[in-house]
Amino acid sequence: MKFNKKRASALTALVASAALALSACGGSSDSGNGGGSGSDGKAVSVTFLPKNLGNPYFDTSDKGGKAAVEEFGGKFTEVGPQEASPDAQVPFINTAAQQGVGALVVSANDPKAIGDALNEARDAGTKVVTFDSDTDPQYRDLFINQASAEGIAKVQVKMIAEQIGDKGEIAILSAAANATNQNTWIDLMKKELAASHPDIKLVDTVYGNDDDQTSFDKTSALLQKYPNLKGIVSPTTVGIAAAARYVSDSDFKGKVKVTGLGTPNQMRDYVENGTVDAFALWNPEDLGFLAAYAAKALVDGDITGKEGDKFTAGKLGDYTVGKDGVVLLGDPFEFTKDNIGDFDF
Ligand code: RAM
Repeated sequence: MKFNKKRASALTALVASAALALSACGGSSDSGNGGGSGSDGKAVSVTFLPKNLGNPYFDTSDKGGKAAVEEFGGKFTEVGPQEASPDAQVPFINTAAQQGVGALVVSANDPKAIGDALNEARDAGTKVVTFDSDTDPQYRDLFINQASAEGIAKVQVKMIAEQIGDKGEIAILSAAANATNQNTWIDLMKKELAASHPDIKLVDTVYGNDDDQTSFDKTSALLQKYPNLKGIVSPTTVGIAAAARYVSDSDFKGKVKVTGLGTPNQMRDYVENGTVDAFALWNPEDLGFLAAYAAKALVDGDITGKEGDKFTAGKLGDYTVGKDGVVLLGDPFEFTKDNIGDFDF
């Protein structure tokens, strides 16, 4: 288990200093300036581009990226759209390419929609690392995967099955309809349900677009439409928090279980008040940290992204590139009322 409690609590200080300058149509924040560690003696500039801004999950992962970039003396920037829609990241990719940044670290809302922009950036010399949510592999040099998709799917099915007595109607509240990561996990969850949980019926999958209000409204609509619903699985930190808030303040509390992927700080109240029994995640700070070191290894020419390439990611240690340019962070971790007090992110 790679999840490190010390690292998790170190996030408190980092998150507290996460004041990002955001404008109405997107934002950016710069920090760090190079001590100079690129292969040509220049600072390695790394731009993080999350699915959207304002999501504590990406605030945390990008803080990890910033910590890594500062550690190796590079220049860190975070930019991103307000909405997690398929091509909203394109202008940010174009700008980064024009600025000649060394590497872009991107979580994609769609496997293809940003592909042309990424390829243009790569033609201009920018290395592309996807993290959290991949594009199709031909558009990037590496994908930093938070945990195996099978592991992420299985832990969510296991949690909902345990919570509803392995029987009854459930629904999925996802992120954006085209999100590569959620769609991969949902396909695998369906397979796992079909193979091992014949008495659980998945009645619907709805999309909250990683927007709090939309996710809240979709939860309400699901509960109206399916009076026999026993559980909601939300494989997105935005969705699970909105669903838990809705259920917590309603007559459905205790009757409809909410689980999926969440951050401890967003879920703490609902675990403590009994709305949520368990949810899972990995350490987003470590994910960003690893992605930044992978970006540096590409920019420095230490690796090209081919299977078997090896690099070191500071305190996280050594990593090897696997098949299709994928680097795996570790295993998902389950949070319950017994351990949530140990985490602060
Ligand atoms: C949301 C985003 C992100 C996903 C997490 C679990 O923050 O959709 O891509 O990995 O949830």
